[in-house]
Amino acid sequence: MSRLIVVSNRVNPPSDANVGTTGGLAMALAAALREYSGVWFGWSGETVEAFTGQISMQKVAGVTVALVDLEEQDRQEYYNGYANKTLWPLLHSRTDLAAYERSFGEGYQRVNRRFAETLAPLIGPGDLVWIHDYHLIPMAQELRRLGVTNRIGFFLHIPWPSRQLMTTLPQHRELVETMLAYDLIGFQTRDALEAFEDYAARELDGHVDDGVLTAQGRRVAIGAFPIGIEADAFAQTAQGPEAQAAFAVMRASQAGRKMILGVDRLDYSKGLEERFHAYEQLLADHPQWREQVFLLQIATPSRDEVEAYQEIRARLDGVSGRINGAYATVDWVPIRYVNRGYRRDQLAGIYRAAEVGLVTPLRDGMNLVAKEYVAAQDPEDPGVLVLSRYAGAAEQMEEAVIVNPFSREDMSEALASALAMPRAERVSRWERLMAGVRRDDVAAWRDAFVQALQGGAGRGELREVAAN
Ligand code: ADQ
Repeated sequence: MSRLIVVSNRVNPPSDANVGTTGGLAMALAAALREYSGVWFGWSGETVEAFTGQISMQKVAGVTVALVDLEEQDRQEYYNGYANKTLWPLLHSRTDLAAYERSFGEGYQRVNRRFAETLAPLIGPGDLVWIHDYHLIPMAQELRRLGVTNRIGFFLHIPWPSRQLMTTLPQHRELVETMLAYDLIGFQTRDALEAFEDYAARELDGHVDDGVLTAQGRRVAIGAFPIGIEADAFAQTAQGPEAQAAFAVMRASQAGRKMILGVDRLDYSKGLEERFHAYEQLLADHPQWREQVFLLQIATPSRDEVEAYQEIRARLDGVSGRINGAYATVDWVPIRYVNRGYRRDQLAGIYRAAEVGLVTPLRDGMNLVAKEYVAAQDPEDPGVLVLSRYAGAAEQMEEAVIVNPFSREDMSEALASALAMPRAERVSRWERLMAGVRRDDVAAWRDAFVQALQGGAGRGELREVAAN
């Protein structure tokens, strides 16, 4: 049986050391690797004086991981630079925040080449290679240069922007052309897929027929593969002892008040500032909810070496402080703003205690929090999911209360109706949402992608690419 080789920037299978705090994606990839047997390759997160390409192999939670150290210059140019200062903002349609520096692009290419050179000797005949996310777009082309003819797939976890925005990236064509070295490219949503097709048609003179892009003499299968969560396992976790304990703590501290909950990485794409403003609007327009509701926003700091993240963090401190100063009473604080991570089992209990799950990114590839919130609910008395139309999850989760995160009035009215929603409607919306979360779970995502990679179009042509 062929092995699955998963490649991502960071490698973090769930283990005793990080029990409970691992994100949904890490759980998903670890499960995929246990199922198919294989290797998970990526950066250790450590830097060394000079790159050696030495691999450290370890077995973590039943998964073989292969880690490589990078140089400090790589961290700055590739990770903090091109990945998180150029591509992340651009692909989230924030051209105002995207920095284009030549050294970033050079560092990005260098690390992709280093990854390819380090990984290539580990790839055996018949192995499937599955590369993840925006850090590693050109990696397949580097592997092809080294003579790797295996099937290689790419999955983009974040959005693909409109053609007009994509073309603001200097040398955008060179970057996207490297993607033609894959056998399969997967996106989260139809929306992202269509934006990519538009780019390929207009900028690469390509055409798409029956899920296969033909451009520059190469054929690449493309498709939408919406990622999911381990739905049944998470629903069970939400009823386990740790979750019950967290639920009880929340209920006691709610003191009869309703809880609106946000859980996000602290990132400008998540729309947290707009969310705080919308909640303030609710308190201003619907005074009956004052002292009857509070917003718990859990925002885990991330990428704090990047200025845009320091700025959004400072702004959120300011906005939450101002709203609390304006509305708090001696026994009520309108926003509880918490900057730390929680174990997954505790998080499940917190989700279950929240009457409203507020997920309002300005742009988001998918958003697993929306799915986790649904999976954690009590079927007899579920909470209401309020979801941004710009989260990829909105394509599948139509029974949520869908909002425009750029409109504070829209969000404030949606919150008012969610807080007042009768139980029968909550149950009927939740049942349909949960059926979808269960059906389109992480196993369905993984299997659909791996099957498409095993059997998709483009093989012969890619042999030619490798020979070029
Ligand atoms: P992220 O942008 O990180 O992922 P998301 O999909 O919401 O966003 O996943 C976050 C994960 O981290 C969730 O599993 C959540 O439970 C966990 N998490 C967040 N805050 C936490 C906290 N304080 N404590 C503990 N756990 C916390 C990227 C894309 C998304 C896409 C995923 C997967 O940006 O659009 O859905 O990859 O493809």
